[in-house]
Amino acid sequence: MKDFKLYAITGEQFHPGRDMLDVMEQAILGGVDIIQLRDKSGDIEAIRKKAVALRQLTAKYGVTYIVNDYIDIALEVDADGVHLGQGDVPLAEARRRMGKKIIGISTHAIEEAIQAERDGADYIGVGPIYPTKTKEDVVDPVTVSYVKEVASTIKIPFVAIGGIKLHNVDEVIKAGATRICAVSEIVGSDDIQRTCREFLSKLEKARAIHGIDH
Ligand code: TZP
Ligand code: MG
Repeated sequence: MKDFKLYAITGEQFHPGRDMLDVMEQAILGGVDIIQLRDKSGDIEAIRKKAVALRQLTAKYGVTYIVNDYIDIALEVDADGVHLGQGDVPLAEARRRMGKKIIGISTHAIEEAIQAERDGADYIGVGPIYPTKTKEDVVDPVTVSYVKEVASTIKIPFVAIGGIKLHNVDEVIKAGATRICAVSEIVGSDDIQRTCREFLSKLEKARAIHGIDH
């Protein structure tokens, strides 16, 4: 998959009165290079509509586009991939349906990370690093020690997630993360473009230190 640094996920509860597409466009203009539609409302028709609109937006800017949970919708709208949790369909089944498209897997422990890599995930989520209220059934924070473990064990791209803010991202980067995902800090920001640029400048400095040049 095309590499990425800053991953934004939709979280409409954090921007009441603002249009989701406008919010995500601001994130893209701020430099986000991958976007995920995450909608736990269960309103499939509404999700389909959002999925189509976000496909159009991301295509316009050449940004990678992932749909959370719904393989059928991801395929229908020709998203670049799907993101699945430990409780979703097994990776092998997802791979059969998704073909060469991207499959990302949430992991909360090194055994899950190793398994996801072995089963052919394209990237893994690593978290929640810190406490977060964004996800309802969230497990206890894994802390930056899990980032260190993954950084020294896993070869596929990994993205740190969960409670990551501008004020604590340096600690996550120091632990070895070169890709960051945030929901509330980005979509709830008064100045989304600026928040994204600040995340990116911290990440770019870290990538220079680690000698990552893509
Ligand atoms: N998966 C693990 S933590 C999380 C998800 C979707 C929510 C992250 O949201 P925030 O607002 O960046 O803490
Ligand atoms: Mg899921």
